Amino acid sequence: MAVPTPTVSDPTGYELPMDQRRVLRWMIYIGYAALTAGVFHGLANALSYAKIDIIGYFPALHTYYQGLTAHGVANVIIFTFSFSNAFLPLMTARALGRPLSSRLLWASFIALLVGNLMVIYAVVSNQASVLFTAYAPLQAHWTFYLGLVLVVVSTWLALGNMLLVLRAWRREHPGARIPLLAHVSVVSYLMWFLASLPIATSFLGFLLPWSLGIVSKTDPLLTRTLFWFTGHAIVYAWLLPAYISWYALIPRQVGGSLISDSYARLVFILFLLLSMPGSAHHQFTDPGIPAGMKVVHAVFTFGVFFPSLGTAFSVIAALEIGGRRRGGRGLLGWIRKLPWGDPSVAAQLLAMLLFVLGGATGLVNASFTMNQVIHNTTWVPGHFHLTVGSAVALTVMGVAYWLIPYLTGRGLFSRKLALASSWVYAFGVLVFARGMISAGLEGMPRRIYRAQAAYDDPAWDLGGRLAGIGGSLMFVGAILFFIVIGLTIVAGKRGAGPTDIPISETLTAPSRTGWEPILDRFGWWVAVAVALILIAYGPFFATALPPRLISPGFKSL
Ligand code: HAS
Ligand code: CU
Repeated sequence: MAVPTPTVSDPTGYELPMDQRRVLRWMIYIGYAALTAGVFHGLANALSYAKIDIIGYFPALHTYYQGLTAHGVANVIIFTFSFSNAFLPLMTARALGRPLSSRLLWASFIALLVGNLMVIYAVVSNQASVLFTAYAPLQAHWTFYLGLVLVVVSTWLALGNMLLVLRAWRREHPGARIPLLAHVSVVSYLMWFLASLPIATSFLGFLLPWSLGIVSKTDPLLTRTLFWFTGHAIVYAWLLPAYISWYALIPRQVGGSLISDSYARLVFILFLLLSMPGSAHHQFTDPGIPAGMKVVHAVFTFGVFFPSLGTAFSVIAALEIGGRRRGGRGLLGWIRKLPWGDPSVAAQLLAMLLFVLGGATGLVNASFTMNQVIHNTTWVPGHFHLTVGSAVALTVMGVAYWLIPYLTGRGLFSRKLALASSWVYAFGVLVFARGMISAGLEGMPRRIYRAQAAYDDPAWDLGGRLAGIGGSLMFVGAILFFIVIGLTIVAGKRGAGPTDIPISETLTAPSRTGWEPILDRFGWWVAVAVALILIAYGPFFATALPPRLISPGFKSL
C-alpha cells in the first residue's frame, strides 16, 4: 500500500494554564489511589478461584462481599471517572485552544473527592456490602448512595465545563467545524450525561430515601432496571476516552494518520445513539422484563457492536500507515515497525489486541440463548476484564505515561519498568480470562469466594488455577504501574515532560459543506438518542410506573 501524506494538522499549540493542570492532576490521582486499593481485593478474589485463601490477612475486612464492593466501585467507577473527568476537559480545552472554567474544575474535583470519601466511609465501615450493582433489596448506608451521586455530579460538572468552552469557541468561530478532538470528547460525556440520569433518579428518588428510613419499602424491579439502563451505557463511558486516545492521539504517537475525520465523528455519534437502548441484555434472565423488550434490546446490542467494529478498521489502518512510514513492508511487516519500545504505545497496542477477545465474548453474552449458559458464571468477569480491565485500564495506563509527565513537567521515571508493567499485566489478563472463561463454561459461579464455598466441582480446578495465576500477574503489573507513576511524580526529571499533547493528523479534512456538518449538531443527535431510548424503554416504564414499593431493606453483614 502506498503511504499517504496527511492534509490536516493541529494549528493551535495551546498550553493549558499550570494551575488548571494541577487540579486535573489531582483529579487523576484520586483514581490511582482508588485503583491501588481496588487491586488488592482483586488478588484475593483471583486466588480464591485457585482455592488459596488470603482474605484473612486483610486488615479491617469483614466479609468477601465488602471487599468485592470495594474492588468494583474503586476500579470501575472511581478510577475510570476520575480519569475521564480530567482527560476529556483537557482534550476539549487543548483542541479549542481555550482555558477551562477554574470554578467548574474545582467544583468537579471537590464533588468527586467528597463523593469518594463518603463511599469509602460506607464501604470501610461495612455498611455497604451491596456490590457495585447496588441491587435492592440489599440496602446500603445512605452515604454510599449519596457519595455515588456526587461522583456522577462531578462528571456533569466536567461536561458543563466542556460545553462552556465549546460555546465560547463557537461564538468566535461561527460556521467552523468543531475540531475532532473536542467533538469526540464532548460527545462522549453527552452520552454519559443521558445515561447517568436513570441511576441518579434511582439513587436519589428511591434508594436514598429508603436507606434513610423516609420510605420503608422500595421497588426492586424498577430500581434494578434503572441501574442497568445506566449500567450498560456506563461501559461505553469507560471505553470512549480510550477510543479518543486510539483515534485522535495514537496515530500521531506511532507516526501514522487517521484516515477519515467524519468516520471518527460518526462512530462517536453512533455510541451516543445506541449505548442506552440495548441495556436490558443484562436482564435477559430477569423475571418481570417482558420478552419483547429483551428482543428489542438484543437487536440494539448488536447495533452498538458496529461502531466498535468500525473502530477496529479505522485504528488498524492508522497503525498500518504509521508502521509503513517507519519502513514496514509486506502484509504484516508494519506491525513490528510500530514503536513497541514506547511504553505509552505498547500499553495501548496490547489494550487493543486484548479488546478483540473482549468484543468476541461480548457477542456471546449478547446472544440471548448463549447468555443463558454464561450468565452469572465466571465467564462474565472473564469478559469484562478483557474490556474494562484491559482495553480501558491498559489504555489509561498507557496514556498516563505521557499525560502525567505532561501535567507534572517531570520525565517518565523508567521506560523499562513501564514496559514491563504493561506486558506483565496484559499476559496476566490473558491467563486470568482464559481461566475464568473456561471455568465459567463449566458453571463456576461469579461473585463467590471459592476458597471458602461449601460447594465445589473438580471441573473448575484448571480454570480456577489459571485465574489465580493470571490474577497474580495482573496484580504485579498494576503494582509496577504505581511504582513508575509514583516515582515519576516525586522523582521524575524536572522539565523533561512533554510540552504538548500528541494530537493526530487526519488524511481527510472535515468538510464545511454537504452532509458532514450535521455531525456537529449535538442538539439533534441528543434528540434522536432520546427518541431511541423511548422506543426501547417506553413500554416498560408505562407498565412499571407508578412504582410498586414492596420490599423492605436487607443488609449483608
Ligand atoms: Fe460487556 C457484561 C455485551 C463491550 C463491560 N460487560 C458486562 C459486564 C461488564 C462489561 C463490566 O450482552 C458485567 C456487568 C455485571 O457486573 O454484571 N459487552 C457486550 C457487547 C460489547 C461489550 C456486545 N462490555 C463491553 C465493554 C465493556 C464491557 C467495552 C467495558 C469497558 N457485556 C455484554 C452483555 C453482558 C455484558 C450481554 C451481560 C452478561 C451477563 O449475562 O451478565 C461490545 O460493545 C463489544 C464490541 C467490541 C469489539 C472489539 C473491537 C476491537 C477493537 C480493537 C482493534 C485494534 C486492534 C489492534 C485489533 C467489536 C476496536 C491491532 C494492533 C496491532 C498491534 C496490529
Ligand atoms: Cu452491557
